[in-house]
Amino acid sequence: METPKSLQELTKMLHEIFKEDSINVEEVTELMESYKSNPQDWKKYAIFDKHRYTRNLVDEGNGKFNLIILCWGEGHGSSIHDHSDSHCFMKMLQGELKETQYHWPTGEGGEMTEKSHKILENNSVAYINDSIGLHRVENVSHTEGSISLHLYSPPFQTCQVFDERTGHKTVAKMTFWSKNGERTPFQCAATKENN
Ligand code: 2CO
Ligand code: FE2
Repeated sequence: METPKSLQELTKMLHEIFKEDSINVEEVTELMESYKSNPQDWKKYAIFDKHRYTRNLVDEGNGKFNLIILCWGEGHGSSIHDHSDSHCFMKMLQGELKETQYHWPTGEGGEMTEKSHKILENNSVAYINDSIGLHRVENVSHTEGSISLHLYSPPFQTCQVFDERTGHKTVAKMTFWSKNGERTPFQCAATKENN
């Protein structure tokens, strides 16, 4: 397969791959890995917030997938969450992130158990789905923001978030900070951004 020379080329190639009904996780991983991050391609989507990580929609993948750029300020992190039965590919565009995977809670309450953790370095791609487990993603740097490109297939709008101490789960609605480089209009305070 050819090497995508820009994010725009990568997006085009992903459209081709996702025309098929079944997807090959390795193929998508390798394709996303082969794109070497160039800030010129994605800077218009990289909109940070002071308080929490932002989700910025890049492409709706013909309804087959969502391509989203996440901007993680220093110390920002997600809660522990699932991926609503979708594939989740996560490629680093700038800086590093820590991914901690957890087992699903047993239902007996009590502390959730860690399965593994790793540091995702620039340009690398991580993959998770609900059969692998749950995860928390964090920018542990005190000096540098991190930017990652996420592909979710099929797209989803809610996920479950988990309390690390008890395993108790709640549903979180996921929203976009921007779409196509444009800040999404203000939403009512009741909606919870991110998870
Ligand atoms: N799944 C989280 C989100 O889309 C980010 S963690 O990496 O999958 O907000
Ligand atoms: Fe996630």
